[in-house]
Amino acid sequence: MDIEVIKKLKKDYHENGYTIVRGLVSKAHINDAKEDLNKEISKLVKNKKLRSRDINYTNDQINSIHSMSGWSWTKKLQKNKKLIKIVSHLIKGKLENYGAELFAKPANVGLPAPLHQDNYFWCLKNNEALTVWIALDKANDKNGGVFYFQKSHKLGLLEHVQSFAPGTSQKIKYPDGLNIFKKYSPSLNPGDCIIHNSYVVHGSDKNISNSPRVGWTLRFKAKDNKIDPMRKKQYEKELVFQIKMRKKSARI
Ligand SMILES: O=C(O)CCC(=O)C(=O)O
Repeated sequence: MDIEVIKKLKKDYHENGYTIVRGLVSKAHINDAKEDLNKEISKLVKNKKLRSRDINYTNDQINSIHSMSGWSWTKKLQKNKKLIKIVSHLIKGKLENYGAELFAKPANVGLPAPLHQDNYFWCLKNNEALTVWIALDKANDKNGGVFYFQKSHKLGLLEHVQSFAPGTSQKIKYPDGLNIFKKYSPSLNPGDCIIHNSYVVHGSDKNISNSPRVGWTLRFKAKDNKIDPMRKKQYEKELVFQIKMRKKSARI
């Protein structure tokens, strides 16, 4: 990949908190991955490989899966030379894989993701961490595409409160303050990706359209960027509480 292209991606990423890579994965590979994804999901669900915190449903359809590291396509993409080259220009230090997720957001019923910063969930000590959000379908503001508050990563880590929203259990405490930032919702074709910084504020709306909006994410961090044990403890406590409440309300 041309160094001038990488420089432009890096500039966007540091200026705005995200950058867009068009055609990271070819259409043919996206089609193969989607076919294989259905088999992978059936396997995960049938073999009861997922804990309740790792899978969320909406109207009996899968809305998100938070444990996709074992999927063969995740492993393949984690070794993709083009992606590794880009990511290693965005993160300082040695790279480390930090998991993979699926945001399936089915047509008509896909759930919103409340405003958040990824690092609030990850509890990492600094900002040398990012998400690669790959579109498996077209994604835009009509079908609940992800939107960003441009440059909001410069604020550092913001206060969050429990969201009680399956899949993204925390949300920004004071969202009104974000109005000073430009809100941007990229339009993506299958195979395009957004690489976003772990401090940039983002979210997505409900999918009220007739088109599904499947997004697959790979996460990377700097190897020496470690988890803050105190923040992790508090985060886990609140997550466990929310899951307990969810189970309780499902029984009522
Ligand atoms: O796909 C979505 O709707 C939310 C994704 C998200 O919040 C993330 O990748 O961090």
